[in-house]
Amino acid sequence: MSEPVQTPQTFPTRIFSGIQPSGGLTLGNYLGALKRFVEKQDEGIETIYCLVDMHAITVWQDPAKLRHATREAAAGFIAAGIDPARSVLFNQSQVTAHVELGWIFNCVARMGWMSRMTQFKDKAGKNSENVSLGLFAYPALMAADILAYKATHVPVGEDQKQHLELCRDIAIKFNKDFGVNYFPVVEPVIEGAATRVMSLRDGTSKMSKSDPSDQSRINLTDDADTISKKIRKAKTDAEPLPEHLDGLKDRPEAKNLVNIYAALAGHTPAQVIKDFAGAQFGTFKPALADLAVAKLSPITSEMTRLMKDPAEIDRILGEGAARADAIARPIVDEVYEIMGMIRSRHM
Ligand code: AQP
Repeated sequence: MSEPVQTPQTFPTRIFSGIQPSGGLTLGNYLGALKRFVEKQDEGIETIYCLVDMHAITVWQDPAKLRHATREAAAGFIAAGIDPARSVLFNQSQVTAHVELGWIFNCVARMGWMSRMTQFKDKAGKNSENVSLGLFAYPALMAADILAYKATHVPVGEDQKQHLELCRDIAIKFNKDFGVNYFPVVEPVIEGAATRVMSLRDGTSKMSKSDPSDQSRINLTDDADTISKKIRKAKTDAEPLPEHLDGLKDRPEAKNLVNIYAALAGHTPAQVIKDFAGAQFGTFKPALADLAVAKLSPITSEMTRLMKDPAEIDRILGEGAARADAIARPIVDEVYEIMGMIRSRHM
């Protein structure tokens, strides 16, 4: 689908990414996305982070739970190191530019492109006649989330790679259709040892907030005891850890735990294998549990503290939304101009 980029990138580096408040944040969200978000912010790059509540409603959400999950995710971002003074942090529905550009991109994206999205197929399963139209259109809204800011780089987990290719295709087609070099062709930033954290119960399926089994994931709200128990009970095979990395091939559960250890410790998986070569899971799992508790417990405690003041969280999100709107509004207004929409209303 992706064509070679025709135009030179003339856009300043700007990072955008988001997470759905469709449940509590997991270790997968943390290692694949949130930890990267903090690193990018700390590198001094302009960073815009969004709790994509309009994406969450592509499957039905209980209103009270959605409100809670949005605040809790915001608390998770801040507890993990997102500084609302340095990054723009807000929830999507407060900035209407997203859905306006999302509709325009529904008219740019082709049915054939959308039909190839594997996440839709996975999420809809055999039930595709009964899922919402929004779930199908979701990747076009995701492209709008990113391009409403002319973001150039998007840190995500491995599962979002295909959606970012679609975002590139939408930008290229829009530019071509209207003879402009208006939108950047974004670069996915998929980095680190845990770009796809797998379920603790099944090393072949992704750790996910909506998995019916709570044992399959570590939640950022889990206490130390729960984290330790989940890791000790994680599914593994009976073999000790191998002497070399290639010994993890065809051992998805073992590979997953090694990758999680590496990502939490800030090492490479090869270093972890070197340190634990020949170790039984009876040794490795407690070491991983201790590391996970040491890294995650401070985040959990800070989240609990922040959640005691929901009004302050709402204030931070509102302020972030105003800053986001100031960037996105002129961009979307210019898109209307490019497309020939009359803009004569006095504001
Ligand atoms: N298991 C994972 N490993 C690495 N990265 C992950 N991400 C999600 N799960 C993993 C990354 O987190 C960011 C936000 O994802 P999302 O919440 O918007 O949607 P998702 O990818 O559909 O995540 P879930 O947990 O599976 O949500 P539900 O269950 O609601 O569908 C993205 O950058 C994603 O790559």
